[in-house]
Amino acid sequence: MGAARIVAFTGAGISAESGIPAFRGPAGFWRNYPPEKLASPQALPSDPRLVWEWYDWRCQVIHKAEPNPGHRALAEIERRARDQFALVTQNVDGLHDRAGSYRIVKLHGDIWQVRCVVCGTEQRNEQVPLEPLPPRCSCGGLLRPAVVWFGKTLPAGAWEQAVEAAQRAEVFLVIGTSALVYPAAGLVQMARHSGARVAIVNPDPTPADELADWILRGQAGEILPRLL
Ligand code: BV8
Ligand code: ZN
Repeated sequence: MGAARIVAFTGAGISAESGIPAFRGPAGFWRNYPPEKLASPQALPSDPRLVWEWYDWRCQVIHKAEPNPGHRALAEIERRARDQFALVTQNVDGLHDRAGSYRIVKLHGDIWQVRCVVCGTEQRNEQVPLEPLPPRCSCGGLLRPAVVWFGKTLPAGAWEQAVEAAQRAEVFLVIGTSALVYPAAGLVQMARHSGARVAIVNPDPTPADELADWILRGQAGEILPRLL
């Protein structure tokens, strides 16, 4: 990642204006199952069909969604700032890629990647809707979304890159995250303690607010283009 001066750290809120429900908002994610229940290692073996219904439904919502001005503004900042900019996301929806961002650190994986629980083969799968559910690998094993479930560690390379970016940042933009999920949320404290100025872009208060030098109360799709 190099010594990026400006680091953007994003969460589900940056995709809200694209019509993708966040996790913990009043939108009540899906049949009031808490994501922590469905995005867990125990959920798939105990009810593969339910877990895949949830992921397939999210993929259908994401497939119809378009990147919004917030995603596009971050891609533009990367074009202008080049290697002085880094993007670290908790999102698995792929909208930063579709908006034209290139150097993206994906802390929680990618919903468009699937991995076999038996042979470990990982591949891209953009079939929407997925049929049949649950999908199976050519080896017969159950496929799972290649995302980080609760209780599992983050991809080693991605976490190291994110920590390095947070520790070297001069400006750390915290965009559309409730700052509740660790270790990702700990990046804000790391950036702050390493001397970065922290700006939060969020319509609602978060526990990270006390670490912020600036709090930009509002929607990412409105605020980020104004930073350009
Ligand atoms: C780990 C992928 C251990 C899957 C996800 C108690 C205390 C502290 C920690 C824990 C604890 N109990 C358990 C833990 C650990 C746990 C955790 O942090 N739990 C939380 C809930 C308390 N963490 C883990 O399990 C992690 N692993 O710790 O491993 C370990 C350690 C060593 C060795 C072995 C094991 C793994 C966490 C990753 C889980 N996977 N997603 C999937 O997507 O299906 S997390 C999930 O939450 C998403 O990735 C999401 O990105 C992430 C965080 O949510 P947000 O992105 O912030 O979204 P949210 O809806 O919460 O907030 C949206 C925000 O946007 C709001 O603030 C809203 O106001 C704002 N907003 C809305 N509209 C807009 C907007 N902002 C701007 N513009 C708008 N228009
Ligand atoms: Zn397999």
